[in-house]
Amino acid sequence: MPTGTILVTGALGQIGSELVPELKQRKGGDAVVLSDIKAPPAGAGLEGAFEHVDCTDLNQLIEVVRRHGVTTIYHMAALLSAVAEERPQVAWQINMAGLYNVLEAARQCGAAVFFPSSIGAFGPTTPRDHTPQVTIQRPNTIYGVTKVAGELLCDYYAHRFGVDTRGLRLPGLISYVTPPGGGTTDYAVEIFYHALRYGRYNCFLEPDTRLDMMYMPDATRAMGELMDAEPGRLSVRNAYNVSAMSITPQELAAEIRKHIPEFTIAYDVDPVLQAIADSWPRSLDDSAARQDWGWQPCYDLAAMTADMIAKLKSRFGG
Ligand code: AKB
Repeated sequence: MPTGTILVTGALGQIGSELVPELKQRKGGDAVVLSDIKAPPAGAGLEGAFEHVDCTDLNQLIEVVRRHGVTTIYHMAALLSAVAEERPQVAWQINMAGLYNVLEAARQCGAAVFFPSSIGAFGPTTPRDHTPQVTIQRPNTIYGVTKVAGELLCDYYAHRFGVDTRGLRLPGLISYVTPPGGGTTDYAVEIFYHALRYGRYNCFLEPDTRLDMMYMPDATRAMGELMDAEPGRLSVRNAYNVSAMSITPQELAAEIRKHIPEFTIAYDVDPVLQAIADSWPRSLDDSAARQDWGWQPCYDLAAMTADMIAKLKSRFGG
């Protein structure tokens, strides 16, 4: 069970910005060092240590890990699926070289690693319903290729070098603090902003595109719980399937309409993003995570929607 100083890479991104408060609450504010390739926005008022880290630079990473006595790295710095497909070479460099360097820094400095894999690690030949923990993984996106290779690399570092690697295959994440950037599941976040601001949304996926989603508070809690689990209980070292809700754009729109009755949705389908979504599972079997470390989501579609709308309304002053 890792304790000590935690380094979060990509700390200013969609996951990082909500993972940091979760980890500070679990471990204490002084225990968490934030890092990102971007500078914090002026007036961000970040509490605690912040380091500028480019994960593709191994020496820089090792220097920060050593200087802070880091014992656990949560590696959030990565490109998402849609943007990765636009820039495959850059995606390989950031997603693969970044993870390799994190694992090397962990090996050399004796740290544990959390790796966020994704439903993107599956592909069109994977069984799409109740996708098993161990199954066919032949993604046809560069994002998916980096996620499968990343899972294998984590497994390799665990078994070859004894690095304490742990990971989750995350579904689309829905959150209100920091917007996502360049994901195929981003519609499920955008829809809330558009519903509240304009009362309508133009969705880039077909109405019946079913994908797994999760509310961010469940996702960050899952990461903390997995990293706090007794190592002997973990049968999986690449990445656990985790799931909370399996939904379509039209189901999400109907749920939003319960709070904003005048809300309307239209569809202007992006063929590239639709093809990515159609290659991903509709729902994951997360029984291994439930059995090994007690995974249990708190938010279903109704609870997530109510909370998202309440939080965004109070942010927009409505
Ligand atoms: C994306 O859409 O790229 C991500 C993911 C499911 O990994 N949200």
